[in-house]
Order: sequence, then structure tokens, then C-alpha cells
Amino acid sequence: MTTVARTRSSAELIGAEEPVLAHNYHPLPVVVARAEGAWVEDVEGRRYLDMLAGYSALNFGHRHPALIEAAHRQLDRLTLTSRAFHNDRLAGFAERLAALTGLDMVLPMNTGAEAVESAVKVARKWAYDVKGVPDGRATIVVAADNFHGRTTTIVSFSTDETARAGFGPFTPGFRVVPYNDLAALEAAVDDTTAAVLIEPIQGEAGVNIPDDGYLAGVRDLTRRAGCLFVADEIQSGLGRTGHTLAVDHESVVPDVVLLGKALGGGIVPVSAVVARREVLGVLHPGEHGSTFGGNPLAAAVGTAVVELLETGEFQRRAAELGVVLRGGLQALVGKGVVGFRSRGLWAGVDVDPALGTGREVSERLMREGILVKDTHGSTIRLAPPLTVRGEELREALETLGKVLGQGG
Ligand code: IF1
Repeated sequence: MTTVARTRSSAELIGAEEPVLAHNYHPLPVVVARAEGAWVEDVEGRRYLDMLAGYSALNFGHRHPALIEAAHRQLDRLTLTSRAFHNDRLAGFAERLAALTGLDMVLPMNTGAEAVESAVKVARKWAYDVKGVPDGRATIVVAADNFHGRTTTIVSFSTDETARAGFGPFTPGFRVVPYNDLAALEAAVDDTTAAVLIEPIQGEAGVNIPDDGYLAGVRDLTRRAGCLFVADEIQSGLGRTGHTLAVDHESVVPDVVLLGKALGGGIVPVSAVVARREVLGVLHPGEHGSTFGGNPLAAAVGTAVVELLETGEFQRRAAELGVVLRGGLQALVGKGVVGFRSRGLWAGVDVDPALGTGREVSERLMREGILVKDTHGSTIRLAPPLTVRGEELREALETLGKVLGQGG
């Protein structure tokens, strides 16, 4: 007799993970079973407004109809060829993505970390082949409090001990300078410098927004020094800040832009290195690659994502609703919020530590039907899908005020 597997409860599923799933996360005690738009639903049917949006991988909301349709259509045709052969989706994706960013060439990868790793390799090869840095001597300058991913080379230049401890020995060739400090950056750049790699806004650091002029300063400094400006837009890009890219806020065009997260529409991992031809032109057959990079399913979904961004609708929504977000947070300053930073639909909110840690506030918000994620200490990040409705955003801000007013 076949027994129908009973759906396990949230508590049972959380318990079942414990012995069999690596403990590299400490998730909130919510088990999501389905989602649509800005809303998710747990196993028991409770609904939550998703104010994290997959760390900006869900800019277009859960299961955006145009993206799901593109995925279904491609699933019924072709999903993977490897790059040993061409496929009929990749040229269109690369053309549209290059045009969206104002750059020339695309190196399609899968995860954000792969895009960052690829950029490190390409910047070094550009330094040797084009700039004339002696082989093996290239340096890359990064910012303190950076977050660019979790690979061994990437954590080699992290300043977060939790991300580094126990994972050495580390990759050499990186210099760390304070973020938002052009003088320190100038002092660190020399003839061995291949690139400056920064987030235009530091996400994991708590939505750390640099002074106006910093990005333009990095652009000018790298141009004068003859090294590459590599902007990691994996979290800040694709509409999140009210612009296509966060660097657009200062009308700056880097030499290399790194994209990921929302590029996959919240459906498949899609990332890319987009750059000037002189930079990606240093790669020749056999020198770099990836089994899934540029696969037709990723290219089809990525193309549908670029098409959504070409309208400018999501950038406008993020800018307009960003005013609501900013105003709502400003009203909470002195009422449990001790400070915040925001641009577009992205905010880092510093809660009064007396009211609790970021984690504790996140758990209280969860019980009120709002999902957020703490970063460090008592800072929480707010990053709803760009499809969130104004009244949903206002309700979330009211709930935050209520939770903080109740002592966090
Ligand atoms: C985790 C953080 C955010 C990123 C930037 C590259 C990557 C990320 C600017 C790598 C990834 C993710 C990783 C995920 C949680 C999340 C995160 F908390 F870790 F730091 F968003 F802030 N550049 N960020 O933000 O992309 O390889 O993950 O696709 O590791 O816990 P990935």
C-alpha cells in the first residue's frame, strides 16, 4: 500500500534540516512554501511581506509573470549546451546586456562570486598583457568592509574575520583601503595596480553609501593611474537604487561592471562581467570558462530581465517609492531608529541597541508578518521587490514603528 507522504509542518521541517544540512546559516524560523510578487507564504499558510527579496535577487518580485513565461518557454526548448557549441539565446542576451550597461562585451557566468573571481583574473591578465605590469606582480585595491562573495580568493581580501577565520592560506595581491576615502585610494594605487574593485554602495556593511563625488573620484583616479575601475553591482545594480546601476547616480561609467542576483530574475543563477572590449579582449579560447555560464535557459531569463529594465519602469518605481521609504524611516528617527541610509528601495536601518539586536528585531517583525534580514549588530536591511505597492511599503514601515515602539 502506498502511503501518501504527509506534508511536514514548519517545525518538523526545521528539525529535519538540523542533522543533515550544514549549519552555515541561522535562518529566521519561517519555512516558505510558495510566493508571488512581494509576498511569501509559509507551510501553514501564514503570509509575509518579503522585505529582503533574496538580498536583491528578487528585484522583480517572486515569480514575475514575464520571467516565468520566458523560463517555461525555454524549458520546453533547450536548457544547456555547454559553451562547446553555440546556442540561439546567448548572442541576444549579450547584446541587450552590453547595451543596458553602456559597455562592449559580456562574460556570462552563474553566481556573483564567479563574476568577481572572473573579474580578478581578467583584471590581472589585462595588467600583464595591456598595461605591462611584470608577470605575477599585479595588485588590486579593495575597500575595507567589502563583501564580494565567499570563495577563498574573495575572502582573502575581506576585512570580516567571520568570513575569513579558518580558511587560509589566502591569495596575495590585494590592498585594502578605507571605503569612501579618495586620498587613501590614491596612496594605494601604483604601477602594479590592475584595478580598483569596489561596491558603489556597500551592501553587507549595512547599505553604506559613499559621499557624492566618491564614485566620480574613483573614476578619475583610476583613469589617471591607468588601472581599471571595477564596480561590483551584484547587489546594488539592476534598479535597486532607482537607477539601472548604482554608479548612474553620479553618471560614472566603470571599465568593468559585475552583475548577478536579479539578473537571474529570482529563477536561475545568472551573473556576468560586462566590460570595455580592451578588457575582456584579453581572454582567448581555453583560458577561462564555466559549464553553465551562458547556458540558454540563463540567457533566456537574463534577456527577459534586461527587457524589463529597458522600460525604465522598475528604476522609476524604486526612485519614487524610495521617497516613501526614506520619509517613513525619517519619521522613526528618535523612535527606535538611531540612524539610516537609503537610496531607492534599499535601506540600512540602525536600531537603538537598547531595543535589541538586528536579529531580535527581525524575529519580532517576522511575527508581525514582515521578513527582513539583519546585517551586523543592530542594523537591519530593507530591500523589498521593486514591484512592492506603496501601501504595502507604508504598512511595513508602520509595523516597524509599532515593533520598535513596543521595545523593539
Ligand atoms: C551569503 C551577504 C548580501 C554581494 C556582492 C558579490 C556577491 C554578493 C555585492 C556574491 C552576495 C549575498 C551572499 C549571501 C548573502 C548575500 C549578502 F550578506 F552575504 F553579504 F547580499 F549582502 N557581490 N551577497 O552582495 O554573490 O556568489 O552569493 O551569488 O553569502 O550569505 P553570490
